[in-house]
Amino acid sequence: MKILLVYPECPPTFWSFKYALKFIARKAAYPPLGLMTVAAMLPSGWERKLVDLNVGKLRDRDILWADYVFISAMMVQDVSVKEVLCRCKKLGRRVVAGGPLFTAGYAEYEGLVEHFVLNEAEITLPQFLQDLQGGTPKHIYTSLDAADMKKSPLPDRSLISKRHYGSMNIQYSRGCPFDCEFCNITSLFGRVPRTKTVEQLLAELDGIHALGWKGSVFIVDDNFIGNKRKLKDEVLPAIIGWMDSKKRPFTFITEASLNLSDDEELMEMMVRAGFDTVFIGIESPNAESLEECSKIANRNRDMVASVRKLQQSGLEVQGGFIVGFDRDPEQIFEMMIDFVQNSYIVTAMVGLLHALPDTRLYRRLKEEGRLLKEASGNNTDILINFVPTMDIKELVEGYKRVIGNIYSPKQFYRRARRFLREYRPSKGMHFHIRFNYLMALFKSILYIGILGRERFHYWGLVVWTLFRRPGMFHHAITLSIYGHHFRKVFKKTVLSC
Ligand code: B12
Ligand code: SF4
Repeated sequence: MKILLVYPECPPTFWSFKYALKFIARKAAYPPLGLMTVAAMLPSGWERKLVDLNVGKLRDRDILWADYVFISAMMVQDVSVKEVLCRCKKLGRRVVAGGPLFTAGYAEYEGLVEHFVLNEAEITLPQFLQDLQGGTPKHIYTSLDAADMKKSPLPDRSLISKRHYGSMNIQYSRGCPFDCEFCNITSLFGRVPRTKTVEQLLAELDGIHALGWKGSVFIVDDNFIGNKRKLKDEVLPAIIGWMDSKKRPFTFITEASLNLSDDEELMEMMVRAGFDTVFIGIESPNAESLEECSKIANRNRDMVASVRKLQQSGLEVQGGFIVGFDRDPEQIFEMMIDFVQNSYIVTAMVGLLHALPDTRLYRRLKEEGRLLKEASGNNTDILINFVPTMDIKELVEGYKRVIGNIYSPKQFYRRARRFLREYRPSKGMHFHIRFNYLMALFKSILYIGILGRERFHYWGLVVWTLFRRPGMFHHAITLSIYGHHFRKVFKKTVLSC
């Protein structure tokens, strides 16, 4: 049996880092981990090929080569998904679809997909494969059972070429102990985090190391610190040992809740293990909005102080923010700008509230008769799918004002400088100078320092860093490149809406 695994194209979003990756000659931020995991579950004798449309082209002869095309996607990839499905239909190839887009709503793709294998593939895929081999495959496979992560296979990374990607990725756990109103993680993956074993995790690190990879590895968990005890007792000591034995080839980035800042020991161990960045859902500087969405980890605390603690312990904080809560006051936009500037969160991802299916928010708005349509999945596209309490025009204009302000060269570079002054990266952190980074430096000089409208701010940061924090030089260049990306996405997507 020949299986073609296809990952459709992602549009340029803040998260795609599309315009930043050009500086290091990479095409996509991460390889498609879902498909690599699925590939590892297929019978060993089957041939498999993976085409990631974010890094290469899908040729008709690839489709014609396959007996089955397996497709995986998020909602944001919808346009490319439909193109791929239509091509497969035209060329007469059967499609098996799975992953978050189809699990959230497969009905729209009826007629283009032969088999929907939904939810966690560790549970549904073996059932499909068994039926397929028995000659009686069904149309839909779905299960609300939670997969045992200890049985999740080692993703097949031999199917990708590392040179296309900005970072590698690993999933250690699924689920989150919190239950924020707008988030579907708990309904999808539960409130008790399920984890892989230390042996599985180390095998994944070995696998990435064997590719010759050096640099960033994203641990893609919903909330990495969901089970702190296990992290402290088993996982982090094992990663620290592994990193030391391999001369510290990686730096790690992950997603966590803000209560990480309450645990000195955990922060210190994560930094020793090689973590240098955490993405944290800050959501709102307004206490009432945090209460509305049950953001328990952020309530009743000085959030700026918590962020500062993380930065000073050696963890750069990237922040997720939301506007559009019912209890947002009319000054929310100015409050948001002030918070972002005062917290020195350089990579601040601000989005509009979206009501995703399978969330408490979705159910509440439906009951209140305020739900307008299904969400697009891209919370920066201005297509609000419910009736907000604030006037919609005011909300959209205010949102654009926030993004325009925090990514403006003046504000962005001011924040970057303040962050670099505050940040205390681990002394053991190894920065691997490679050709790609030198190329990024030269391209940043050309495209930002000479041709860019923000050139004065760029040179200001470069000179300041060289004199005041020379060890942070590569950070300063990376942040300048991120700023360039955010401004481009803002102009091309948000501003044009
Ligand atoms: C890491 C992550 C990211 C990363 C990397 C994304 C990437 N492409 O790798 C970053 C931070 C960049 C990101 C960004 C976004 N993300 Co995101 N992200 C995640 C997260 C936390 C983990 C994804 C992951 O790698 N999982 C590990 C792999 C192994 O799991 P998986 O892909 O789901 O695959 C499993 C099954 O789905 C299944 N499967 C998958 N594909 C297939 C295919 C077949 C044929 C079969 C049979 C089975 C199958 O098998 C796998 C094993 O069980 C998930 C939440 C989650 N826990 O899933 C959200 C999630 C995928 N993200 C989501 C969203 C909305 C986004 C954004 C749009 C957010 C935004 N508003 O901007 C952006 C868009 C990114 C872009 N490129 O433009 C949503 C998607 C919702 C949807 N229904 O489409 C999720 C589910 C979070 C949520 N709360 O709903 N994200
Ligand atoms: S802390 Fe994050 S992952 Fe957990 S429920 Fe809240 S938003 Fe979702």
